[in-house]
Amino acid sequence: MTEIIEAIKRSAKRIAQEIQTTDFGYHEGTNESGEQQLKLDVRSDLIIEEELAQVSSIKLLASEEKSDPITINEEGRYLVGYDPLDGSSLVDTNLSVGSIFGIYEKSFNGPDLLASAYVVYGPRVELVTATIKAERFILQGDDFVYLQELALKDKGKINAPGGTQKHWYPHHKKLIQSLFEEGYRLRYSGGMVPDLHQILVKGGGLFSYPGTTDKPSGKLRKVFEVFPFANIYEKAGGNAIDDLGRRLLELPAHEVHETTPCFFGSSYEIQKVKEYYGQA
Ligand code: P6P
Repeated sequence: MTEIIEAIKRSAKRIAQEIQTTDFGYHEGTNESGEQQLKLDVRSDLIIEEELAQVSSIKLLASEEKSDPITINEEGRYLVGYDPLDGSSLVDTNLSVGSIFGIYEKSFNGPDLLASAYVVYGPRVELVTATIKAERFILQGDDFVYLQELALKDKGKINAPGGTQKHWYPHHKKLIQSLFEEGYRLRYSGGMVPDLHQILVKGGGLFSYPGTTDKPSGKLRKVFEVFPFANIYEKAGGNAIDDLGRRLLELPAHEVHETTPCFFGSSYEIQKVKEYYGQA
């Protein structure tokens, strides 16, 4: 596992450089989710593949930017699912973006996730890893230096509501409104990594990307985005559920690009989700 984290650190440093130099133009392809790929998406994916391919304990790599997993070492133990540059379309507005990694064993199902990590490329480059605990590191020179353990309080002040509001179901609209009526502050950039990182660092709140009338299964991908963050939020003392109130990490992924409605937050906010979704 340590070798994988070290490969993630090498990838993060290289991608941080690419963000500074690669143009924001579009690549000619689209990814499996039908999203147009930026040259940066393809470059970031290639960098991570190059670095992780050096780790002999890895059996399979699955990327959000590739249709199918690739085999690294038939005898390897770990499966790594990753989103190489989540929110990449925000780069040309100079907003923060990130890379997300899930480390699995046997399959890409939620229960088989062993550890996860993400990198935030913002005013600073930061890494958060979650094996036993959720731990935060900052890139200083060539090294990631330990900063702190991340812990969520029972209740926060941040509300990060994803999805197109005109497609929200009525009960979801009522949930979001109820938090604002309690005085929660809207904090939503459209980048999953910085939006979830902010709630972790500030100690609490709710990030939601629900099922909507146009996307009943939500938008965020289980293997590359949702399961890794669910692990991090739980290791920080929070909760991570779907629209039926189930722990996200108990869900299967029948194919690697599958999406799910998802809610990440402190215990108070997740209980409210269950109430408004009739799952309390
Ligand atoms: P919306 C970025 O494209 C992304 O995949 C996540 O980083 C982010 O949370 C979500 O989509 C934003 O989607 O529909 O709210 O713009």
